[in-house]
Amino acid sequence: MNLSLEGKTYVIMGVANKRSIAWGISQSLSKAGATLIFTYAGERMEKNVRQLADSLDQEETMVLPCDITDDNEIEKTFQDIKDKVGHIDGLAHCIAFANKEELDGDYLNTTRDGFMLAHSISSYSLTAVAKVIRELDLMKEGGSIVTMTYLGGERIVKNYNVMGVAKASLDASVQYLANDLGKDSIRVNAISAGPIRTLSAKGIGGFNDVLQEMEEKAPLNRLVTQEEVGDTALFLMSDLARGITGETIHVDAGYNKVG
Ligand code: N5H
Repeated sequence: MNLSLEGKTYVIMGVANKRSIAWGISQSLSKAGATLIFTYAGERMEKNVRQLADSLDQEETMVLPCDITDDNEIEKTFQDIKDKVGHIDGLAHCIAFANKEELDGDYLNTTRDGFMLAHSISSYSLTAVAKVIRELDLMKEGGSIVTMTYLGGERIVKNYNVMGVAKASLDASVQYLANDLGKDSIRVNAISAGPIRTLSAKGIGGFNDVLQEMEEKAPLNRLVTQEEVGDTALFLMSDLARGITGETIHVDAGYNKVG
């Protein structure tokens, strides 16, 4: 048993640019010898994702569109993947969205549409993808599904608001999916990362304060990096984590244990 992912294939959903957590995961998996397939959301992202994918040491790069609000598109994307590679060994789901104006002030002001949108993209999308993976028997040799969550789903974090409620739903989904897919030797886990400067965090009010508090209070007195999250994903994808499912691993310099 080792950390090598040689001969294994993984789907990475949610790379936006080189600061993305999904990109940190891609680099860790690629260094371990994995073959990667990327999906992106919307044409705006395509060029970036292709460029990044091409920069990896891969024989061939597969980059596909996947609008995770559209069940037909999810099915088509994963059918394309099946046609091309036959089966996959794992999936990293690094997708979330909420309307910016609802990530500030009172949670009470969340609209029905904003609530549904945040839940559809940030939580249901994992279930939708897992469902298609099972329908297509895409992880027929077993596999590992990893999603990204955040402390704001476990407890109140200022301004996280509807995203916190969506992450709580995602966290619960991880457990139910782990139970459904365990019989097929598919493990489902979440990584709860500390705050990292990514495109999705850009322009979010109060983000600098969150970073500062983390540096002051976290047991390791520092922030975490995309690479550290990537290496934890590598562990979860590998056989070393074969006994772990339905779990959330905090990669946050210990911050969640404080206060
Ligand atoms: C407590 C905090 C800070 C306040 C809340 C931040 C929540 C961020 C997550 C969501 C996913 C950000 C988001 O949807 C922003 C969009 O409204 C606008 N941005 C975009 O559309 C960009 C271009 C694209 C790439 O973004 C997405 N998401 O598609 C939490 C922070 C300390 C930690 C954090 C930042 C957590 C997290 O969940 O990301």
